[in-house]
Amino acid sequence: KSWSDDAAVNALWTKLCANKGSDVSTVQQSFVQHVQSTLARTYFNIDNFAGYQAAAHSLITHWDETQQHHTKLDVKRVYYLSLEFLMGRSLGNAVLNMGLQGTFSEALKQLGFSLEDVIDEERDAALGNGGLGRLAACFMDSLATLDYPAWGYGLRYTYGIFQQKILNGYQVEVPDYWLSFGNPWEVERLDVSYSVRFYGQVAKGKDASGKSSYSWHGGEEVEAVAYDVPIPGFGTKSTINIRLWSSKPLRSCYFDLHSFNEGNYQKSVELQQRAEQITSVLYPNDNTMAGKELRLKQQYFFVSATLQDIIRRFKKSKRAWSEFPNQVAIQLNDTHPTLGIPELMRILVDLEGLEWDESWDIVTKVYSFTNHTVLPEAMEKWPVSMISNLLPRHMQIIYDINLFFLQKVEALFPGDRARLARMSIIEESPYQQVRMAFLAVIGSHTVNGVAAIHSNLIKSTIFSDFVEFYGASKFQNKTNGITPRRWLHQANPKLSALISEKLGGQGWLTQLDKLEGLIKFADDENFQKAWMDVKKQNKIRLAELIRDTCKVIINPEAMYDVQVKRIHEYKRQFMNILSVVHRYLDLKRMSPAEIKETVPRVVIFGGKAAPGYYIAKMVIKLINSVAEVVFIPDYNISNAEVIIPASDISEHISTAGTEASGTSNMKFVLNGGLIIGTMDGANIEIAEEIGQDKMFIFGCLAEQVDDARHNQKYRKTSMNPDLEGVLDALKAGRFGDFENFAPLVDTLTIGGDYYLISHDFASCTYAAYRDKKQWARNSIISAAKMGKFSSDRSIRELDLPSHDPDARQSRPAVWPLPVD
Ligand code: KOT
Repeated sequence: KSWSDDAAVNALWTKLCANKGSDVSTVQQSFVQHVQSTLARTYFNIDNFAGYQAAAHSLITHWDETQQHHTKLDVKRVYYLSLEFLMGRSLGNAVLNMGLQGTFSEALKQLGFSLEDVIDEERDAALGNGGLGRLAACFMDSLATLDYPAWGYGLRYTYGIFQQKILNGYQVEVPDYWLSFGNPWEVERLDVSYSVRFYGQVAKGKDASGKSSYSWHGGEEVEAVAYDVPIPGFGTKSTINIRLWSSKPLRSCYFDLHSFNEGNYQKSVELQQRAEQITSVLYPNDNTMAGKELRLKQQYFFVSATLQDIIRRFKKSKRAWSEFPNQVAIQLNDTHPTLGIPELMRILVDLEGLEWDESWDIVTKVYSFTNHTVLPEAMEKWPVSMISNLLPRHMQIIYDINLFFLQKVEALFPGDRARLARMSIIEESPYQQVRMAFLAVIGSHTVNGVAAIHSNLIKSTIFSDFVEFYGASKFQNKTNGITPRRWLHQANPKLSALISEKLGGQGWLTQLDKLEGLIKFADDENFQKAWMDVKKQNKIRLAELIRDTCKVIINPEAMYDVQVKRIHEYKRQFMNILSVVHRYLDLKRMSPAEIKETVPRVVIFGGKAAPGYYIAKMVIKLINSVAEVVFIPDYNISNAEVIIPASDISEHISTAGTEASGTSNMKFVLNGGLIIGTMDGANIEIAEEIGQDKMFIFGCLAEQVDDARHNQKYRKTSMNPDLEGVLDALKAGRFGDFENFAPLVDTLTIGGDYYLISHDFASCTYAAYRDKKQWARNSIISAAKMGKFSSDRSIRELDLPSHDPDARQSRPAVWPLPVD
């Protein structure tokens, strides 16, 4: 029954819904009720994990009302489509965003729990690889906080990014069965499900008017079931959703009757199991393409279910199709959801009977595309043969999109055949492949890069022909950002409290530019002391984590030098560890008096290598063989929240032109760490904001890379002598059997040193750390000037459908308020 139909029913609902205050005793009542009815436990057998579950369930009530509100307002919605969401834990974040920290701490304390211990019971939701997936998570926090009528769409992988163990110095991957103890943050929507087809045939026919029509049939069908995850904004009653799809066997044919009748029960079950396989595992590749058919299936499964859902919502308003772009904006997080372009064409042309041109006009008004990388190995290309087999109608549509596009190119540049070959969606050699990035550019109204240098690079390299064709304004820059709610307020509560005290409130959490108010205290000795004292406490917290996980004791008085990120040749962890060895060899040569003058330094690494990335795994082994450093296993969101606030200095040292943006660089500086970096990605804009003098910048510039590579490859430059010394030590077996690392060292010599390690090999000593006052000052001023790097700014720049100003009230006593 619709809630507004009957006044008495409506009144009763309103009364019952209103009974959800957030004072201590109401929270306790809800908590106890969940212990008893949701968890079926009693006071006598409840542990911290049950405490976590009950706390989560108490928070999650009534979160659907923002959607009803948006429906009533009839607003245009923005859909963020991403194959990855790297969320980490939710409880601590939800409590802070909802302003319920004090209430929950007190409520739980009185019931015999500590909020921190309960928070610690949660497992990370790790449905992403690294920067791209974490960006999606930060964006969701900003979209909710800024009251956008937004939805995130993704896949509910049964296994997230693998857990990393280190055995004998080598990475070992362990499956991340994160749902094994349930997930209180998701609501299964058995009422929201769609069927998705694969394989089959295309039949050509004629419609009533004699026009050709196409229908795709046969093959196999699976069901997509929705799971919704609430994202509460900070200081607002808005709560938005991420809708994650899980694959299930089709409800209408639970098993293959034919095989069953033949007595092959096993086979009929296998068919059903194949359906569940689709969303079973996140591909663990960051910045490389996994060319497996199952990955293509994931991508289509994702966009098919998502578009069916978006269109169902649109159709409720009974508008004409021409209104679709006024109601719907879709942002593609890299090329992974690009099949959404031909899929929307198929729906409009084949199912809804619209003309091709009208459909194309709608499609290109709806989509926009974010590119995150220029690395050739990450560019998605799918064999034409694979798409033709899995999605035969989509392949025809892609050919048609390409034909009409190339006709326009030909009209603008008559006779330029080389250009047509370069710009074609289909790559011809060595075999036919679909270039997904070109399809995404052609099907979108805007394309953006993720930092200034990267946005310029894509215009001058991979998309240069498209800039000439469309004009430059289609290609924009939206520099990445991070949410200060998680990456400062939650991860570094002591620094957050100090900042709020100094600035007289928490306004900076939603207007990060306000941090500039700290600059006037940068020379205040008391403030410097308080600032560095927080850093010290965070270093002790990290030392405890390292003691517990690595059984290594580190000295919090030493400088902490951190490099945590995915292991990749372009990120040059190899160069970092080689420079550690160099400094170690130096120390060995020094006199005791000289050694006394050096700054003690703890070098900390963390990061996962893709399971099939042989050289990256060898880098991990090398790091673990240099015993003077710490390798923290299983780098993830939760340990990042401990590591980042504790760093004095962090390393962002990619070969110039390879790291599109980087986002951890922003997190470190916001937490008062200084950075050593190359002029790459967002490092450049960080330097612009905080001043080059507050960063340790070195290395080749992007525009010098081509020449440097050429010289390196043809041995026109000799190897850096310090580096030579380090390699000699490795060859002499000073860090274990050289055979363990020989192919890695070969990348520098016979491999031509593509990432310019020899060229950039820098041995810096950070004497500045000795001058504690100067260090504190630089740290304060740097953090104070990080306002630009809030993901709120990125979201505002993305020009998404307007936000809802009515929701912008401080969150009232209930979360969120029922919509009246
Ligand atoms: C590419 C293919 C598969 C999985 C991930 C990628 C990927 C990740 N491409 N770019 N990224 C990173 O995205 C971050 C967010 O924009 C950037 O900060 C980072 O520089 C990219 O490497």
